[in-house]
Amino acid sequence: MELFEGSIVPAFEKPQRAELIRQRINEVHLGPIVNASEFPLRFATAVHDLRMVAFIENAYTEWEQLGRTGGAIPYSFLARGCCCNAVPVSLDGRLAYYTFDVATPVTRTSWQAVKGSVDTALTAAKLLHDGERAAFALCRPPGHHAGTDYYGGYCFLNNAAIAVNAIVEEGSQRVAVLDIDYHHGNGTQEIFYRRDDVLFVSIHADPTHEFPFFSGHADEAGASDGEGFNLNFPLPAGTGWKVWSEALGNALSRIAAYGPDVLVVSLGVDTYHGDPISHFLLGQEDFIRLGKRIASLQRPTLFVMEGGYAVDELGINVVNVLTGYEGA
Ligand code: SS9
Ligand code: ZN
Repeated sequence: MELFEGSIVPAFEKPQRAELIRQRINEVHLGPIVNASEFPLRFATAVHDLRMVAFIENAYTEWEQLGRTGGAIPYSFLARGCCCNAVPVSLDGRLAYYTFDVATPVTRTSWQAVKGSVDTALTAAKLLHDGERAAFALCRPPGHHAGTDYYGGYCFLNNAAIAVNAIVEEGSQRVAVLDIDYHHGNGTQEIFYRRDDVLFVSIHADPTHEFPFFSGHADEAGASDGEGFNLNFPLPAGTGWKVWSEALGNALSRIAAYGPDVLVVSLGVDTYHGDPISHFLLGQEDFIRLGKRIASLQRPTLFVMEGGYAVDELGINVVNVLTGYEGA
């Protein structure tokens, strides 16, 4: 369940999403499906605060011990300019500290899904490392809103960022992240903001009007060593293929100039015109086109699943990107 425009509604980010994408992959015989292997948690804690990772793992047990039901969500938040940075002791205090929205409840099965999602991204990264030209990590829950020590936006741990970090540790000098989800990848941006070995490029809804509201502006260019290695393309509500694909052209030029060893695509298809929580107007055929355009970079490419909530067309839209890429 999710608090949405003042009412409690069924969650948009649901297990069926992954099942439908998997079904569609089978239907079109896209390629072999590999089950995720388990990886040690150190890959996640190389990117995230260890205390937050442990918190997410244990929050629901604590929640139940207090006699509560439903999902573990905060009733309060860490506000800007507050005077104390200490992590509170009570469960409600820690929920307030670590998450930034009410749409990302920790439930009894969250940890299993969160860990599985991270392992899926790492398994796909390993396939690239072992020589595959491209791989798709069917991650759920998504990850791009999760930062070093905060989670939200249906995201708990940043699957793409954890995979990128592992790829760099395996010896890649430069990795580019192209985030094409409708929402700005605030977590991924924050994690790599001061690094020049990871270029982050994102095309998304203008944060002056859209979630996550506090990052994704065009003037956020990176800091210290990372200055010039962060590039945002905020676009207005109502953006369709013409304007979106122009931004994609600019994004791809910057990535080509960077010359990454590996490209990681944070693949959200909530840019679809039928998406229930978004306001861009991409059509099903546009996803084939954009897959082709990504392939033109000719880099080893890891696609990591992010958002996309029009479940009836979700499988088609995601697989269109991948077949567009494959067919190019
Ligand atoms: C819709 C509220 C949406 C969170 C969206 C997270 C998307 C993750 N008005 N809130 S890709
Ligand atoms: Zn999104």
